[in-house]
Amino acid sequence: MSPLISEPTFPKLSAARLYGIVDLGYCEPAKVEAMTEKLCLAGVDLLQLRAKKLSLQEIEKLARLMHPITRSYGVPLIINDHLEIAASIGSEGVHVGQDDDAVAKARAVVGPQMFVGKSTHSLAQAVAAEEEGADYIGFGPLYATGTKPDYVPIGLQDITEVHQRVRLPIFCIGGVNAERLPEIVAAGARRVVVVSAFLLAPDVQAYVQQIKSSLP
Ligand code: TZP
Ligand code: MG
Repeated sequence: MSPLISEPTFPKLSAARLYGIVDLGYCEPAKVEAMTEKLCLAGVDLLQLRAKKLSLQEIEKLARLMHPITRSYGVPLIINDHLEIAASIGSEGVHVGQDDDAVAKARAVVGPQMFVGKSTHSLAQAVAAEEEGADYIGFGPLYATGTKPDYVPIGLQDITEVHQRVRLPIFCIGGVNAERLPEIVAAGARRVVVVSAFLLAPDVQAYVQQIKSSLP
C-alpha cells in the first residue's frame, strides 16, 4: 500500500506580513531547529535561512532540518543567496541581493513554482526589482544594523512612496524592533522583516506575537 502523502498548503505571498530570518550570525547551528519551531509557532508568515559564513554543505544540512518544520506550519522557507540549495531541497522561495544572481537567472535555476525575493536599498532599486520580475522585495535597511553593517540606512522617508510605485509585497527591513515598529508603521510600512530582535529576544515567542499584533 502506498503511503498517503499530504501536500502542505501555503497561504498566498500577498497575505504575508511578518518575515523572520534564521541568521547564523545570531543563532548557532545546534539551535536552528528549536528557533525555527519557536518562530513558526509564534506566527511568522515567511522564514528565511541566512548563513553568510557557513559552507554550502552546512547550509544545505540546516535547510533540510528546517524544511520539515516550516512545512508543518505552512510557512514558506526561503533560502538566502544559494539557488542550488533552494533547488535541491525544494524550498518555497529563494532570496537574492543586488550583487547576486538576477531574478531571471534565479528562476532558471529554481523553476517556475518557487518565488524569488530581492533586496532593494532605494526607490529606484525597488522599481527595478518589480520590472525584473521579483515576487517580493525587501526594502532597507531602514536603520543602521549590525546584521548588515556595511549598508547606509535609508530612513523612513521613502516608505510611503515605494508603496505607491511598487505593487509587489514590500517588506521593510533593517533595525526593525518592537520599540521602532510604531514609527515604521506610521511611515506607511505594512510588512516587516525582523532578524536580530527576534533571535536575541529573551522570550522569542512573546516578542514575535507582540510585533505581529502591532502590524496593520
Ligand atoms: N537586509 C537589509 S537590512 C538586513 C538585511 C538582511 C538585516 C536586518 O537585520 P536586523 O537584525 O533586523 O536589523
Ligand atoms: Mg545575497
